[in-house]
Amino acid sequence: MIIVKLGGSLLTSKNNEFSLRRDVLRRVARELKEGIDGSAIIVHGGGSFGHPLAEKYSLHEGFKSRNQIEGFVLTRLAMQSFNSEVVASLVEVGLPAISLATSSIFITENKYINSYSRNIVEGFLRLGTFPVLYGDVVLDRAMGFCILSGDRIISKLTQEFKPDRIILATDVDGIFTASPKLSSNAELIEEINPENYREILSLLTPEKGDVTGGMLGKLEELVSMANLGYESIIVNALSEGRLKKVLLGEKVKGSVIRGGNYY
Ligand code: IP8
Repeated sequence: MIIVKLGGSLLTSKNNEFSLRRDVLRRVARELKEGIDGSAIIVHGGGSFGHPLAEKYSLHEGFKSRNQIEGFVLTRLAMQSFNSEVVASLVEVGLPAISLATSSIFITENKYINSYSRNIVEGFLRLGTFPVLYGDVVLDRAMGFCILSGDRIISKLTQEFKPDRIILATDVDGIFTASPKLSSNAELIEEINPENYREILSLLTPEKGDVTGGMLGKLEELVSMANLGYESIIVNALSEGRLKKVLLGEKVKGSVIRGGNYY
């Protein structure tokens, strides 16, 4: 079994609200169809459907005032429509994708997953379908609600379903020494391991406009998986054919997060 995370910044344009990159989504769906052999769980991020609304209504701070309910509802609605587009594209290329509503599957406590409906995810996998989940707003036992990132979802599903491989498809080549979008001197870090992790962590800062911490938040989740022995790889799926290649087991440009003792 494989877990694939499709980044929100890959599938949407983060600068314009609710802007799906339809051409990218269609190609990514085709590459998934041609590259996946066996079962899969697919998770996607919030992109410009989730992050601007979540930030506008301070949803990452949890329930503070009734005004936020409007933001909670609008974010749920936006993520649901984004997810429908993703699932429709996957089904169109012949993948047995099934949408699972994150907020009906997971409950968190202080942002960490506290309970989830294992039977549902397992049941759909056993049926031979590919569950498709996404970063979203969910109920939180301590904070009322919170944002559950796609990366935290894959971390939990990795512990539960022990995938053979974990692939993160994004809009950049991997983890860099600085933001590749802001600095031309940024260098790609091809391997993250227990020896260089602390230094890399000190180079990364939370991204503006990303309520779940951008690459920093992602790396923290990936390292928590790597610490349990699960290696993952971040690849740039804007580069045509790269996602398919990595799915087929070919060596591609990217950042590998090696399994090992990190803490
Ligand atoms: O893009 C965040 O999920 P992520 C979801 O996977 C929302 O961090 C609603 C902002």
